[in-house]
Amino acid sequence: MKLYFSDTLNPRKACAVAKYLNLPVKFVGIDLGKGEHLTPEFRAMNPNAKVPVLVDAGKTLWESNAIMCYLAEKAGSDLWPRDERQIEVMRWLMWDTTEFAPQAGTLYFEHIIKPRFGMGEPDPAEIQKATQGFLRYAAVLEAHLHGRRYLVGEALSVADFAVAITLPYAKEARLPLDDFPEIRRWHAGLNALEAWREPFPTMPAV
Ligand SMILES: N[C@@H](CCC(=O)N[C@@H](CS)C(=O)NCC(=O)O)C(=O)O
Repeated sequence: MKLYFSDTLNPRKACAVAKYLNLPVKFVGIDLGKGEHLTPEFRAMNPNAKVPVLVDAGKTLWESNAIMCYLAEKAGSDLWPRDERQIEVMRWLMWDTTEFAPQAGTLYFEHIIKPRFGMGEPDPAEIQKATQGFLRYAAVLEAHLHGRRYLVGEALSVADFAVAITLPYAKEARLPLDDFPEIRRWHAGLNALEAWREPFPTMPAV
């Protein structure tokens, strides 16, 4: 199994789950700054020219959430449950993709990716819109997390790995978390996991 990654947001989900499950994955670093994802060979694996990409037994899979589910299924893990929890996990994955991640992801992009890759100044209008959006959806997450250790049921799932993915970057991405103690508590719990804190096999210099 080969997992193509860079030390950025979406690959982080796949790397963290692979590491958490102790799967025999060969990690292949892709340097986005050098455009290694734009080659014909890479596009043949993922026509979107994005990481992560998983190659396993002649199959190629892109989309970080799908890769997390695939890895969990491969390991026979409940991170992607087979019972009634599966719909709940799916709900949070969809909610993250369509509501929460676009806000948190924009703040991550404006404050971290733009300066890192020399993509110009952060855009104040984008930051303001994403901050408002973040506050709106973080309030939903905060209310859900009251009295819960994880997003779904009593156990960790791929939904936690997806929804929390910007939180390790909260300070640098300037995520407005001051009014969300439940989110901070939940994330502190995930931070106890080494696979969550240090998902990448090597941390290439930024
Ligand atoms: N929906 C995709 C998004 C993947 C994605 O945006 N990857 C970024 C790194 S976090 C990337 O490869 N960007 C390169 C580019 O856009 O040129 C997923 O979840 O896998």
